Amino acid sequence: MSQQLEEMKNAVLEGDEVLASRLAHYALQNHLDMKQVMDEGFLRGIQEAGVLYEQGEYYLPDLVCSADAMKCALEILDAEIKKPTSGVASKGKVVLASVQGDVHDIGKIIVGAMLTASGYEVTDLGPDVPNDLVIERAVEIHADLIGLSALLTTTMEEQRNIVNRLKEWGIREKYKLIVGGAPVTHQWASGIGADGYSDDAVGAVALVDGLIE
Ligand code: B1M
Repeated sequence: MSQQLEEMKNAVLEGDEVLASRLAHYALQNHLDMKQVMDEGFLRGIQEAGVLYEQGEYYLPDLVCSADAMKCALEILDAEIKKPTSGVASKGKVVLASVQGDVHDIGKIIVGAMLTASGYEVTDLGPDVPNDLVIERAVEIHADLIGLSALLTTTMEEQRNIVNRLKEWGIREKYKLIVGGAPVTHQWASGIGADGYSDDAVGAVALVDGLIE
């Protein structure tokens, strides 16, 4: 198993979409542990690509290739990650988005998959979603909770703008709102008036469980 995990990491690191897809299928066919496949395999690849980018060894096109390979694997594993742990009815409706100006969506996709697996109805609006569209969709589907992901220090500000926009529209209290993404902290979350923050997908599920009775 450790050899396959290493290959998964390398497939993403090298931006090899064909190999990443093949290994994702292999994981499904052989009923490999999904948490291990993600945490010790594919995710390590995108994390190491990030480190190489920071060190100036990878350029943006390299990062794009790694991200594309990661997304290929995620698409194949999606149904398995989303498999509900129990047959319970919907625990609530969640609208997820990567904020306006932010194309990073790998972390958000994982958070969405984990929430779906835990029994929530998740509407994932994708990356780079205009602020008002997030709110309009939450209103439309009668969401219980809005989840906002931001990976850039510059786009974090949109999380605050959405909280303020909800207040302007007089509907802030209708929705629980959580924020996440690598630069986001507890301090930031409470400072902008969010209801919570999590630094990973498992924590996000626990957080949402706590907020939605
Ligand atoms: Co970009 N990027 N990127 N990037 N990228 C970062 C974020 C960066 C830290 C890299 C670096 O310089 N070291 C840096 C940001 C610096 C900063 O703002 N301080 C950066 C930059 C600068 C940029 C560009 C500006 C580069 C450029 O154009 N010159 C550009 C921005 C474009 C834009 O958004 N407008 C850019 C572009 C890209 C790619 C397109 C190439 C690609 C994204 C592809 C995609 O997502 N579809 C990409 C990638 C892959 C990264 C890194 C390497 C990896 C991000 C990732 O997917 N991590 C990243 C470096 C890094 O983070 N170390 C980097 C894996 C993922 C599972 O983790 O997203 O953190 P993460 O999600 C976690 C938690 O944060 C949490 O749970 C998830 C699962 O555990 N979480 C939540 C996330 N959302 C949550 C929401 C919640 C709760 C928890 O509730 C709602």
